[in-house]
Formats: sequence, C-alpha cells, structure tokens
Amino acid sequence: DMSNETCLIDPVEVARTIAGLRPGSHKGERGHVGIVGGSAGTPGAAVLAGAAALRAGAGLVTIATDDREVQAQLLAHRPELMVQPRGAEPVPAAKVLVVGPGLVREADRAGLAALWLEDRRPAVWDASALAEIAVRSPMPRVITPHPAEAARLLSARTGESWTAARVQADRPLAARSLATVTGAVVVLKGEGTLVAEGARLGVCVSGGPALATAGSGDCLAGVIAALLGRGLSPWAAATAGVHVHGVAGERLVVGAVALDIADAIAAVLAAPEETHPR
Ligand code: NPW
Ligand code: AMP
Ligand code: MG
Repeated sequence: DMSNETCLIDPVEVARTIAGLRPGSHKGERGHVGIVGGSAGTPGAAVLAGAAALRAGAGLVTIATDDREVQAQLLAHRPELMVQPRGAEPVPAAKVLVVGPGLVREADRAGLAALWLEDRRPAVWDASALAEIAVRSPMPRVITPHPAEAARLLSARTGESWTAARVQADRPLAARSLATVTGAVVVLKGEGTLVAEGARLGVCVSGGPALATAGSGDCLAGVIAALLGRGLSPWAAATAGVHVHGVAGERLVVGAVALDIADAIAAVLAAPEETHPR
C-alpha cells in the first residue's frame, strides 16, 4: 500500500512478523549476509554490523574487504565472522548485502556507484556509502541515513541546500523526499525514527538515549539486513528492524556500548512481545 498515510510502527504487528520467521533448519536457510564495510581506522563498524546481523538470526555473515588490518581486527573480535577479498561482486554467496559502515576512505568507496546500479540483491545502504547514490534504484533497497547523511544526500540529489537542522525541522518531508529521489525504503534515524516507502510513513515508537553511542547505526544496518535475509520485504525488515533495535536500546542503560546493542538483539527477537509502546 503506497497511500499517503502515517502510522505508528505497531509493536504487536512487529511481534507477529518476527514470530512468522521460519526458524531455518540449517544455517544456510537463515540467510547469508555480506557486508561491504570497514576501513583502516574504522574496522569496528563492519564488526558491529556483522555482530548485529548474527544476533538478528543471520546464519552466515561474511565481510568483504581487501584491507589486511580490517581482516585481522574482524576475526579478533568476532570469530563467527568470515572475511573475503571484495572483488567485483562482493560475497557472491550472500543473499543480501550491507554496504557502507566504516567505508570512510574514498579509495574504499570505488565501485559503489556501479554496485548500487547493478547488484540485484536486497541490500541496506548506510553511512559512508550513501554519498555514492546518484540515481533511483529499481532494486529492493533500504537506506539508513542519520540527519546529517540525509541532508548531504538530499543536497546532492535535489540541488537544494539541505542541512541536518532543515531535515530535523520537517522529518516527514525529508524522509519522503529521499524515498522519491532514491527509490529506496528510507529509514531516517534519530529520536522517532521514520520509515518511508513512497508516500507511506511509519513512526518508530521504541528507542532511547542509550542508542546515542558510536556504532549504534552500524548495528541497525546489520539487523535490517538479517531480516531481509530471512525473507522479509524491505518495508517489513526496516520497520521491524528499527523497532527491535529501539527495544534493545530501552533495555540498556546509557553507557552501554554498541556491541551491547548488537548482543541484546537476540533476546529482543526471542521475546518481542515484551516491548513497551509509549
Ligand atoms: P553535529 O555534531 O551534531 O553537528 P558523519 P559518522 C551529525 C563509521 N563509524 N541529529 C552530527 O553533527 C560510520 O559507519 C565507525 C543531528 C555529527 O557531527 C561511517 O562510515 C565506528 N545531527 C563513518 O564512521 C563508530 C546528527 O552527523 C555528524 C545526528 C562516519 O560516520 C562510529 C556525524 O556524521 C561510526 O559509526 C542526529 N541524530 N546524528 C567504528 N567503531 O568503526 C549525527 N548527526 O560525519 O556522517 O560521521 O556518523 O560518525
Ligand atoms: P548512527 O548515527 O548512524 O550511529 O545511528 C544512531 C542510531 O541510534 C540510530 O538508529 C538512531 O535512531 C539511534 N538514536 C540515537 N540517539 C537516539 C535517541 N536519543 N533516541 C532514540 N534513538 C536514538
Ligand atoms: Mg552511522
């Protein structure tokens, strides 16, 4: 339904969606997530996205990077993760991709414009990769900008001058405009995260200040990708993903770190009905 409507993301509906996920009798059935992320200096962003994807039920997670330092860091912090060189088609065995967490160096973003255009797999585009989106995509995509990233993308794609403050002044307009110019399901992060698909808008009712910590958004990208990998539509994965990430934040104290958010996701998915709509 692409009607011009705004709704709260209903915790009961999210719980029903999660309950309907097939458990998967072997790890391949639970979805293989590929992550194009991590640079020297920011390998952690890829670890966090990967850890969160695993906690959200991905059966396998592979990070695609050519950086030796990143490879070593990944395996030291999460031995469950796998690593491959990036190649022209990152992680060919993966069913879904996360693109962007920690790709801070320009050299690491080479080839991303072509990936946006040509890769047919469902994917979550986040963080540094958002700067490489130059056209509408017909592929199943979720983008997860925070207000500053949203402003940069809107400025680049509309020719207007957008700032984070302008995004915050009319978040529904910013989210819908991004959906129009990118063709993606848009997750506009920040307190009261919005999910936009066409003119349709969902408002996240969960979350809290414990989420305002380095790497929190990288975890969210991994959660949404894992849900895409378990067969949910971009809209269902994005709305359920922001809700469970928010509930994980509610269950944590300020001072928790992003790996704690990732690790809390499994318990939230196991008992999604214990959520607290405001
Ligand atoms: P300010 O300070 O308020 O003026 P960037 P990034 C603004 C990776 N990471 N409302 C805010 O502006 C990521 O994956 C790696 C309003 C802030 O200065 C990326 O690849 C980590 N404004 C890369 O680093 C952990 C808001 O945006 C500016 C806002 C850069 O990502 C950290 C920062 O935005 C990180 O995840 C809000 N709600 N939220 C690791 N351990 O490896 C943000 N802003 O310049 O895009 O930088 O988000 O840190
Ligand atoms: P990023 O800036 O990419 O690390 O993303 C930060 C994540 O934390 C997003 O999912 C935000 O929606 C969430 N977040 C940050 N601060 C808050 C807050 N005060 N209330 C609710 N969610 C927040
Ligand atoms: Mg981020």
